[in-house]
Amino acid sequence: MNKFNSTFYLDDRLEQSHLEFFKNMGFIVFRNFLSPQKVESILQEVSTIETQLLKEGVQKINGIPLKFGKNPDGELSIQRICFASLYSNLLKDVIGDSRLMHLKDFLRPFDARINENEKDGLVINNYVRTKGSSFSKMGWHTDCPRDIFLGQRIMPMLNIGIHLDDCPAENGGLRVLPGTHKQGVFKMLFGKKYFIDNEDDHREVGFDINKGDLSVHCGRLWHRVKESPLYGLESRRRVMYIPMITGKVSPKNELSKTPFYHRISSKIKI
Ligand SMILES: O=C(O)CCC(=O)C(=O)O
Ligand SMILES: [Fe+2]
Repeated sequence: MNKFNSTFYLDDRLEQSHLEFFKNMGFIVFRNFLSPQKVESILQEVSTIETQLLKEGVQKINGIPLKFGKNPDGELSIQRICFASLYSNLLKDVIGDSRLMHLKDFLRPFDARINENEKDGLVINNYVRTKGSSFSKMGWHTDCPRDIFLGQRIMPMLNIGIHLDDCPAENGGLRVLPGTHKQGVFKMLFGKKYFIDNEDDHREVGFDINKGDLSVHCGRLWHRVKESPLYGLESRRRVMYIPMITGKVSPKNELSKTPFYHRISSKIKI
């Protein structure tokens, strides 16, 4: 595994160096996007939302299933919450941060937006490696074929990650294959076995993530989440994702159907 070492900061605009790096590599990490205190308040908020959803017995939000598992204490927890900002003004403010609007420049000339009601909204992933966990890793994939499953054209998009735990590259976490966002559709569809392949790749790049860092990757970039070699709380990795999208606006609501890939993913346990 190669490590990504450059240090970028997201302030009041994107620098030329950010644009160039992203164009070549298909990803970028901005350090210290949020303070540790802010991350702490987000984690508190997520915990409140989780308790509320569990209490109300919510299984799906806008047609997207929540992913349940056990935390290291053996208690029921939610390992993937979608549309989280619909439950929280604090989270709405986080995704409404004006600095995120500068990321639109990565998608120019397309007109891009962040919409808490489209795709899976604001997603909160809670990976942990423990006996009752159902989510400790995610196999190689790009974020685009979901559009194909949904019967839509592949439109340019970014996935914006806000990291809520420290995760040195040795502990697993996000891995990307730099430059693969420039490959054609065939490689995008058949480059690896979607979600099933979670093998190391000599081209992959890992990150020493600190809580509060922001990662951005192109929807066409191959990436995965490598499982932590640790167990229990030490293996825990929480990260929020919100997509920045282009093309037709298609908001979801409580009547939205469950997409095909979510129906099969629960069966094959990916
Ligand atoms: O958890 C991560 O860092 C990546 C998640 C991801 O790739 C996805 O949800 O599509
Ligand atoms: Fe992804």
